[in-house]
Amino acid sequence: MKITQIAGFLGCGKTTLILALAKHLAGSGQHKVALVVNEIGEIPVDGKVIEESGLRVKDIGGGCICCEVASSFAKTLYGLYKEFRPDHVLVEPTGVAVPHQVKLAARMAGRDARVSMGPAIVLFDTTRPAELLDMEMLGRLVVTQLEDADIIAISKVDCVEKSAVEESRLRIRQINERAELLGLSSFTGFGVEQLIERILNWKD
Ligand SMILES: Nc1nc2c(ncn2[C@@H]2O[C@H](COP(=O)(O)OP(=O)(O)OP(=O)(O)O)[C@@H](O)[C@H]2O)c(=O)[nH]1
Ligand SMILES: [Mg+2]
Repeated sequence: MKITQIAGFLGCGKTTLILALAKHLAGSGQHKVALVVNEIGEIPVDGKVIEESGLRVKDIGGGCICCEVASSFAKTLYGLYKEFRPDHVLVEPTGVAVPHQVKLAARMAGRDARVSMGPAIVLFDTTRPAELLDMEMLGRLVVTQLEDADIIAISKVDCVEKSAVEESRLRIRQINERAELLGLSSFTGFGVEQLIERILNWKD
């Protein structure tokens, strides 16, 4: 069971991407896929409707899976492993979660289940780079998320000029030199297959 998180600040496109990834992975008929979403206060995806398409969906509320509810996150992962045996679990943490802490929490489930870790994919919303990086408190959180990423996807490239994507790329490179950087539009599908390929071949 490979656990891959799709992280990033509020509204950057996590849910839209996770559904696109799930559709690709499960649609091929070769992978059993479960989703874990961690929304504080609201249920973002209609679990029942999605489950009809063969996916398993778990929603964890009551706090952030990288801190307050880390142990119920681990229990949920173990529960999924026991009852559903997915090949892939795609996790959407809250927009304020810190990727390495999400990984730590996921590893707690690994003590009892056969778990491997996929990449920490962090989305960066290229429609609002200044808002994300230049504000004092918010900027620090976004920088921490980017520093923690294995792969950074510059999201929503369908609705900006190429020069804006390039500007985001330059700013991100100053924060994280190591992560793989790619452009993404979950609307047009641009970059989605590349992410699938990375998830499938990722070695922890
Ligand atoms: N243009 C464009 N808009 C997108 C894309 N992906 C998501 N959006 C829009 O961005 C908004 C937020 O998308 P979500 O997928 O809900 O983002 P999220 O990161 O899950 O949001 P939270 O869970 O609230 O943090 C929605 O209005 C989406 O329709 C994309 O590839 N292109
Ligand atoms: Mg969401």
